[in-house]
Amino acid sequence: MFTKAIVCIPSSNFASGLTTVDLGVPDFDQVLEQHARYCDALSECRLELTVLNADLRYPDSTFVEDTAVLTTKGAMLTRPGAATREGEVEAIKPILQSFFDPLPCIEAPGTLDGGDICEAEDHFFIGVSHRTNEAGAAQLAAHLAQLGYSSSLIDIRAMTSILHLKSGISYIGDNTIVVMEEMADNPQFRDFNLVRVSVHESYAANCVRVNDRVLVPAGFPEILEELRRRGFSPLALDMSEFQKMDGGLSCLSLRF
Ligand code: CIR
Repeated sequence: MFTKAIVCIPSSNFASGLTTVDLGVPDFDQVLEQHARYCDALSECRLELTVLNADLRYPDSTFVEDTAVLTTKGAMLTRPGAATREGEVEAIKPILQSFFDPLPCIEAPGTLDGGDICEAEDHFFIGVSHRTNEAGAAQLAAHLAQLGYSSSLIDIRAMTSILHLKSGISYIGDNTIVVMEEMADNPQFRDFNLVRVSVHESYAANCVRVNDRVLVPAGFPEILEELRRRGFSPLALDMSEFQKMDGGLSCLSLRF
């Protein structure tokens, strides 16, 4: 059960953030609309929102998930792997400190983006990516172990189709992982029920369980139907403008 979430309003220079995809320039009015609808959806799922003001210094700062790893037993600030995003952590720190104490931080030379961390009950999958390096992963694993969690690494550096681990997998509760076809045969997932996402719907592998709903990106009918068939309650949200900047549903909030 989550009771709270932190979100950050997209800044007007959102389109100058980082991206690896070639889907066009985001339309800022639509960005704001989609973000507002996302926030409403979190509220409908009974989360109390802390809404941070847009921060022009960091065009990617609406992707708050990358700045911290939050668990029910404790939290950790990250050290994002993209230099242009490093300052986002200092910016969000005060609000996180009001909820979590202590609040350790990934230290250099470690780097880690929250989007690479997938919690599945008491186990954490840590993606080693072009943003999260082995030193960052080891620091987080050690902290999680202190908190009583297990963790394991998944190396996604050879995959060109995803930026973060959670672009490719999502744990949605009930021992179920939504996973893009390309990763579905990983033996680390063998004890889970898998919802395999076909190649043409792979963006929908990033979905988020929020209390009794599963937020999914709109426009992917197969995954929607499959989740319903399995007894989940999906809620589709238009994410087109965030997709243009490599963002998914999970990265727009920190939930706890
Ligand atoms: C970036 O490249 O860092 C942002 N444009 C997108 C970050 C998406 N974050 C996430 O998936 N957790």
